[in-house]
Amino acid sequence: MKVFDNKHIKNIALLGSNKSGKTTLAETMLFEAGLINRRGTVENHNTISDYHALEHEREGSVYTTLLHTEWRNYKINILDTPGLDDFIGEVISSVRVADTCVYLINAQHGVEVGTELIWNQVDELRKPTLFVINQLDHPKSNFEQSLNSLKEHFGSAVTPMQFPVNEGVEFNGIIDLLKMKYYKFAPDGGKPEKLSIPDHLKEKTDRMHNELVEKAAENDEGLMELYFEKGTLTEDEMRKGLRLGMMNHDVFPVFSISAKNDMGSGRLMGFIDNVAPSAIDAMAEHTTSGEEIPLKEDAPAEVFVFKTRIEPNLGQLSFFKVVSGTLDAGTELINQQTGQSERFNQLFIIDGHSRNEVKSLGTGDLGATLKLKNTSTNDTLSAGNLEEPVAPMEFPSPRLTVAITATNRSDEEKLGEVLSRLTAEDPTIRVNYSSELKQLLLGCQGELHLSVVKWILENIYGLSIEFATPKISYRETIQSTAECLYRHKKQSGGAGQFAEVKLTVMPYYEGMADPEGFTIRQKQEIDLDWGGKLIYYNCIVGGAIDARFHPSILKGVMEVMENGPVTGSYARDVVVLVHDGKMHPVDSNDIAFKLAGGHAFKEAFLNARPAVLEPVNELEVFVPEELMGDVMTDLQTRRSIITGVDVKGNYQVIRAKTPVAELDKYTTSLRSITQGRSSFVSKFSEYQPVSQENIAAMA
Ligand SMILES: Nc1nc2c(ncn2[C@@H]2O[C@H](COP(=O)(O)OP(=O)(O)OP(=O)(O)O)[C@@H](O)[C@H]2O)c(=O)[nH]1
Ligand SMILES: [Mg+2]
Repeated sequence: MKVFDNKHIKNIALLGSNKSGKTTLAETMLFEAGLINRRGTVENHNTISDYHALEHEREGSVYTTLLHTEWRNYKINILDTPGLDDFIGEVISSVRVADTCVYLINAQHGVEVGTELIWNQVDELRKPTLFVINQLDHPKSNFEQSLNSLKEHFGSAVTPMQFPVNEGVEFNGIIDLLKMKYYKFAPDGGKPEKLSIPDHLKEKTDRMHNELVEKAAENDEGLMELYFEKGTLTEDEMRKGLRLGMMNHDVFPVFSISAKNDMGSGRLMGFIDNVAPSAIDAMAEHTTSGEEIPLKEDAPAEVFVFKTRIEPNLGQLSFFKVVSGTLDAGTELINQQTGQSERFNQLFIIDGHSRNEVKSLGTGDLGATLKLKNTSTNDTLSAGNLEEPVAPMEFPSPRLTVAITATNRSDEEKLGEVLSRLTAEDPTIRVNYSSELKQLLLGCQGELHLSVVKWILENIYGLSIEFATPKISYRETIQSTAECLYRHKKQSGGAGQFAEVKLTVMPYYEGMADPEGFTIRQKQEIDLDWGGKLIYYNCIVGGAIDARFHPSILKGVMEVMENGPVTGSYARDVVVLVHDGKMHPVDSNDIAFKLAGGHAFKEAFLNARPAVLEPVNELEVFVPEELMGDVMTDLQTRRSIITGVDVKGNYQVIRAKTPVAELDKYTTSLRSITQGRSSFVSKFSEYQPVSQENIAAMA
């Protein structure tokens, strides 16, 4: 198989809302390029892209699939992404390695809700983008409205390249404003007849062509001068201007197609080949500190792993982009994250489920290899030692967390192993065991994502599992000062036990000075594993308690701290001053002081206005302005404190502090309040006292 140079490799990501037709378009592109001689459909479960059993069941994409076509000396690598935002992780890695994003719009609906989440990824990396208005054959198709909604959302960079003829069920033609031709299709699509522009469309075509020429000229001074001189531009000059415009995000060309009827996809591929930026024009990768990594063909090989798949019968398949040099099969590269060397024994070009072995992959190309031992998604591997690896992709933190258990206890170990495989494949899944809550926690992007995890565990790995709401990590503390004297005395038969401890407890706060009125002999400041502090003062005067008993008293106090007197949760932020007591020359020992210390502390704690604290998260909710009110109202019913509102692009960002107890299934309810047009991030902020009425509700 041919090794393509970086001018002839085009990496495209097919993006767009759920059911806009990405998978259908990918299938049509493979057909047009002659790679398959029959087109499958999503409904018949026989597309090259949606090959996974789960995708057959759902009749939609769940994973990004890598495919490729070879077309007029160009290799187009296609990343067919899923449209539902629970699968945003798949979009993030695809956009990262794409040179051009091909964004599908369903002509029935125009720009759909949820577009923003995907668009944020494209916009942040400033990836060249073209829009494709698909489904122009549909009876409810509306090209004009779709184009207008694109302009409303993405502004004046939206540049029509074509418009449809006989839109709707009779759709059979496209007027191309660059080629100035009428492409007329036979009922089964494919190669069109190239005709002159029909008379009745001439005026509209000329007007739109002139707009396109102007748009192409705007991106380059030289072109602008030519345009003023000649009043027009040649096709090649326009291509140059459009490519420059795409690279600066000043031009988003818009195409017209019916992927289902194979109308317009050939022309779209021609444009991707001839105009869209190739791997060499595309923005270089950056290192962790933001340095550019130039795409050099004659440099030593360097690859970036953007995706990992674990096939039950095959093992680990690592997908990578060659970011410089040429990679030959058998090469050994050093993983820059782990320092270990890895041999790329076999190199593959991937088309959905099938792998074709190749000898080399050139700069900018995408491929995969099997059985790397210590390499995961986001790793950089190179021939020599690099100063810095490629900057890793950032994946969103979980929006939904549940506790997960295996129905059969004997499956627990297997469940742990399988979950760690799933997190290697999908960085938007996070798993950790909370020793405090004694629960295995699984974080993911939403209910649908969760149902996918369940499906895989049950159907691929034969595990039966149950989900539960995670417990809340409450804390206890005190709000005032209290004193207690406790005498532990036991006289039964042989040796007795005797210890008397008098102590005072008070609340601890950051920067607190040593309390006055006590003779402080020794101070111990303990950073608690579960957050907060315990400060222990030995204030014994006159030898009432021997110094050797203090570790035992502290042990007794710590046992109570670990098992708070009010709810059994961890206690935090407490000062203990042990200032008096008594010993017995024979009966006093470590156990007696531990017991006396623990009891005295517990009683004092309960008399010092104890409070239950709950974890509070800091939330950033991104919403379109018109939905602000609804989202705010909902946040307020969740006991939130709104701390600010900012503007970020098209969004309002609401900042709030919300108790974790109120965030159960927030992702689902936010989605339903905003019809999917919002997103949020949430992270732990602090502990706050729970009000008395809420403590009652907890009970
Ligand atoms: N009429 C018509 N239907 C289409 C066209 N393209 C796709 N469809 C239909 O739209 C539905 C969704 O198509 P897919 O290709 O699965 O869409 P997708 O964008 O890959 O969807 P997700 O992977 O779920 O995000 C299927 O029923 C297709 O047959 C088109 O050009 N015209
Ligand atoms: Mg799909």
